[in-house]
Amino acid sequence: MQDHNVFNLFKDRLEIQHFNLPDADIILYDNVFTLEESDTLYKSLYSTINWQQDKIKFYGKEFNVPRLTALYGDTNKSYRYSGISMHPHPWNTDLLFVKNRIEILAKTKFTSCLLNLYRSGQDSNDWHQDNEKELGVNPVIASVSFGETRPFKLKHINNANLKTVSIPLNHGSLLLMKGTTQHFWKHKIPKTTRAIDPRINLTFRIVHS
Ligand SMILES: O=C(O)CCC(=O)C(=O)O
Repeated sequence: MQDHNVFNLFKDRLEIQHFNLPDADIILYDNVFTLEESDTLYKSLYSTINWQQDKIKFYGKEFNVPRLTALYGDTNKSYRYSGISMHPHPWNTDLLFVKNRIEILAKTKFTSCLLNLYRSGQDSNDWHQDNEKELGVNPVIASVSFGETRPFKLKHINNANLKTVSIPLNHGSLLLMKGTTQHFWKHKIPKTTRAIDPRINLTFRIVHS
């Protein structure tokens, strides 16, 4: 089926929010996946993805990264982030289903998907920019969420007058970041002491070799 025909099948349920932030181009799409699709994908990804526990070195000591991760994609595209080098697993059916849907909204073909599993409120992702060399200038990052809603915090790297922004990333949503966003804004998923369910995040990227 042509992309515009597929788009017609889900465009009416989309809730779209544009964030008017300097040096950024950020759009949130809620309901990209129906509740039924989101529930099925969450369960399937939770149990079938090859989740791994990465380690980071800090002052010569090794620590577990506070979440599980996995890299899937075109298998000739290795990826290095935060000093961790990953070789992708080949795309599976769930990921191709998600990828096909979000590529229509992003108008972009992605090569790779980095997945994060936040098992509880104690799992988190600290301030960073997705600005690795392999992602090129002005990368398009498409971030899909399933499971517990977690706040996605954004802060400008050098304009202290701008307040931190908080975007709730709901089950079945897509956050699209484009333009200069990754050069000027850091993002994070903070910890919480609340008892919450797990969350799965998929960030689709284009990795240039
Ligand atoms: O979990 C999220 O929404 C953010 C993921 C993220 O920042 C990353 O993988 O670089």
